[in-house]
Amino acid sequence: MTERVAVVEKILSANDRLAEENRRRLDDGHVFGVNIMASPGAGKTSLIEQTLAALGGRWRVGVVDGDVATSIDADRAAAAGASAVQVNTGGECHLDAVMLHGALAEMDLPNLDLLIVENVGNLICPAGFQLGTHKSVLVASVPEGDDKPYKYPGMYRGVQALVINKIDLQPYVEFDMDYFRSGVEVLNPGLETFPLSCRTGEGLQAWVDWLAGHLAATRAN
Ligand SMILES: Nc1nc2c(ncn2[C@@H]2O[C@H](COP(=O)(O)OP(=O)(O)OP(=O)(O)O)[C@@H](O)[C@H]2O)c(=O)[nH]1
Ligand SMILES: [Mg+2]
Repeated sequence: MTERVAVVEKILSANDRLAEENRRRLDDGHVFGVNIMASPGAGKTSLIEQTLAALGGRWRVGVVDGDVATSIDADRAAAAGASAVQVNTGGECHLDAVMLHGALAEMDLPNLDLLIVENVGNLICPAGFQLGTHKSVLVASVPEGDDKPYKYPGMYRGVQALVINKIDLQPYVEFDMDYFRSGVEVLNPGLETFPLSCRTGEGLQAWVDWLAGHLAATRAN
């Protein structure tokens, strides 16, 4: 048991070292990096598409898409105007810093402003692996249910912003927004939260403004 713990710690510290290297590469290129995590189908790729549309070509955007097997999401990001790189995890339930390191090598970082990483759809594994991005963002969605912060606390604790997607579906599903937000507040007090709908566009602007603020600050540095 002790040996097993030692090996896991070694893997994690190797990952963290490479995450630091990824951060250095982003900083050198003045690129703001965001790691987007969520359960399968919460709307990660839809948010990337809507964000690209809302940014309207003002910023140069790269997308790294982590997928267990296909290139469907990278193709969607490319069609929406991003420079997209696909990372097939070969069955792994998360991206790690090594995988992002390989993807960054394929990207023209000095010619990007924003790097969005779409992690593998999963509410547990991705939370354990730092990638080196500046912010981690969780996309929750109304149909998943209002109990998710209580059931997946590790994910809710480790992010710097929260998108609550699919608010257009609130009239049709049981989702107690106050109960959901109380759970989030206990785990991550004051977390910046953006309720929105990728379907109707409601609430999207506040999210885009948050991103644009960080982008401008990164370029200014
Ligand atoms: N009603 C509604 N549907 C949405 C919204 N956002 C996304 N969807 C739908 O939800 C489904 C999943 O969206 P994706 O963007 O592919 O979700 P994802 O998180 O990228 O999924 P994976 O990459 O497979 O984990 C699609 O059918 C979208 O059209 C929304 O705001 N409202
Ligand atoms: Mg997706």
